[in-house]
Amino acid sequence: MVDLELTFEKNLSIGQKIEPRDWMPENYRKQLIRLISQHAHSEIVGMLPEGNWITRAPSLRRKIALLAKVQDEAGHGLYLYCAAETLGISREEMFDQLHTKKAKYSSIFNYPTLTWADIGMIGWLVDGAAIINQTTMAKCSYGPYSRGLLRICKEENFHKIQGMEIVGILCSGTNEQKEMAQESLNRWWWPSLMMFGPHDTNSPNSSDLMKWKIKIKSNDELRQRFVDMTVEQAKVFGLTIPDPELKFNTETRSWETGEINWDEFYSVINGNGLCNNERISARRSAYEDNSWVRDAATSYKIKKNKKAEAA
Ligand code: BYC
Repeated sequence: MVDLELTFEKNLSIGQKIEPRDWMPENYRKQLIRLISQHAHSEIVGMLPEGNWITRAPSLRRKIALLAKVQDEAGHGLYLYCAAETLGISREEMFDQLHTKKAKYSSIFNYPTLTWADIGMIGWLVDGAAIINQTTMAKCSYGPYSRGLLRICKEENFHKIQGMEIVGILCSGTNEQKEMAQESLNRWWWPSLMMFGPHDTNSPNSSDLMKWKIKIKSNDELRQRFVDMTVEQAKVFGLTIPDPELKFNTETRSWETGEINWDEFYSVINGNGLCNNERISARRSAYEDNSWVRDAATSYKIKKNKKAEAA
């Protein structure tokens, strides 16, 4: 046991990835299951607010791009569920945790998509925040998660560019279009900052995650990176960040924001956001209504295996 633990620590210290068959501390496994399954849930729940606009996209080109994006999110969910399964949890167990509200998913997807500008905002801000988080997390110590994230980040980049294109076009359009983009930014700015989690001093999981090199940068460090990048992009769009306290610190050369509404954050992650119930009931009915697909796939697999055995 001591030897196994030493090998694990040594591998961590030299940057060698930990693989499914390697020995790992029980809490390392548990933390990874929590983190990766929550991430997987976020991807598939994230399909819902965007899917809401597929039938209402303003042109065929936009519809095709949005369809492809939503489909990509399903693929990301699949990579991530597979990565979590390597740690010994089943897909059914993870779905059950989501459907019974035992598992969390990103707070951001509990806000509604009210206008077409929201689809642009999700690409620019939500995918933008996700890329900052995930490109860092792609350097994490667990092999399957790290490799999954590398693939995901490549696709998220397209999503972000697609979102920025939508926002850019609205901002260079009529006054009404620009107002629509500003109104959307007003609603999505603060929830986007919440995506990075609580302040480091209030983040109970961070010390374990950082010790095990699962988390490489802290919640606040990544949030700051996002703010510095996004404030400059908003200037190019001619949009105003809805934060009267936003100011540039000339010493640190970075943007300081006002305080996030943490009551709202905790209320949303504890199930009381605007769309929590709607999202979970949509996921539950999708799972139940499509049980025939799983049954058909399983019986096909059994038949195929029997044929192979008989041959
Ligand atoms: N939302 O100790 P902390 C996407 C929870 S999807 C909900 O700091 P940790 C995309 C946290 O789980 C983006 N819950 O936690 C998809 C913990 O509760 P539990 C998803 C949150 O894990 C479709 C408690 O608060 N990305 O990209 O150290 C379309 C204390 O927090 C949130 C990932 O999942 C939140 N925002 O750090 C477009 C990336 N924040 O579990 C885009 C991987 C905190 O102890 N995950 N909580 O009950 C992470 O990087 C980390 O889990 C977090 C939180 C930074 C989010």
